[in-house]
Amino acid sequence: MPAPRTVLLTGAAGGLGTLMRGLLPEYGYELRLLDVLPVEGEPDAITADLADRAALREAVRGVDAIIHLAGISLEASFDKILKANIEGTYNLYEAAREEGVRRVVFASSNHAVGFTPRPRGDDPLIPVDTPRRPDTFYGLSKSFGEDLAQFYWDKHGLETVSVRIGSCFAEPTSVRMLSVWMSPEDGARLFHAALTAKDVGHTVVYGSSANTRLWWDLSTARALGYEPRDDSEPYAEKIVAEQGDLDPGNPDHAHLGGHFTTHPPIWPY
Ligand code: NAI
Ligand code: 15L
Repeated sequence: MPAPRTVLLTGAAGGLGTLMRGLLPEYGYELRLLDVLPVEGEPDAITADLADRAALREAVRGVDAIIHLAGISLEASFDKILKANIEGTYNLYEAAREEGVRRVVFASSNHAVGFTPRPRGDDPLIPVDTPRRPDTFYGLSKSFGEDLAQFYWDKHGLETVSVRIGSCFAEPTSVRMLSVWMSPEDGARLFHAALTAKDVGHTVVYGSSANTRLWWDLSTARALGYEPRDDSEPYAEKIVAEQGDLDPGNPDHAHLGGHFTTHPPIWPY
């Protein structure tokens, strides 16, 4: 398979989509943008809901690969998650299969395994094959997405890299994020590796920078050719001074998913 050039980016109006719209063209990609909301400054972006199967089929026609970011990105009611994340992701995979698209990079989340206890002391890093332990309906939808990806590979030969993203924002802002942060630049490096690595079948990776306080194993990401260059540690002194270190008695600090395991916010969507 030649290296992908034309890539459909779903969720292009969102936070991560906006970061990736800025960073991925440097790698030579031509991005086709899709979101249910208009994408600021991008009059050619496709405005479509993941529920619209005809629009998805047209959107994926002729692209080499898809980066699938669209969906509800925090906890919400099951009905809303079902529509956008579960049915929506199915609709996109069906469109990809029908149009012969060969690879998807799926924005999974650490919340697919959010109830996994965080490593303490000399505990080993969490591997990608740790049992799934979703912490929310949102995390459950990402777990479904990973299974859907495996199914489309086994049944139809459609490849996916499922990226269990930690926290991809400009800077880490909490003590938990010191462990799970992915700099936007490392995010682009990882998406590029996921688009170009050969013979990925369905590969699951964690998505983060090479943080000193890392909780999970990046070896499957590195095997794709990902070489993270950032580390949250330069932010640590200030964050720990303001917020304190991880507290063994605080349930929000007990699991990978952080506060999603205790007080999940319901997004007014
Ligand atoms: P976001 O909420 O800023 O962006 C999501 C975008 O998807 C929005 O622009 C929204 O309009 C669009 N969208 C929602 N429902 C849609 C539908 N039915 N049809 C078409 N478009 C729809 O989220 P963010 O932070 O940009 O995350 C992007 C993806 O990465 C999400 O799937 C999220 O679950 C995943 N992720 C992000 C992390 C992060 O640190 N930003 C961490 C883990 C996963
Ligand atoms: C996610 O899955 C969310 O989409 C993102 O907004 C962050 O909350 C991130 O996880 C996190 O765990 O920090």
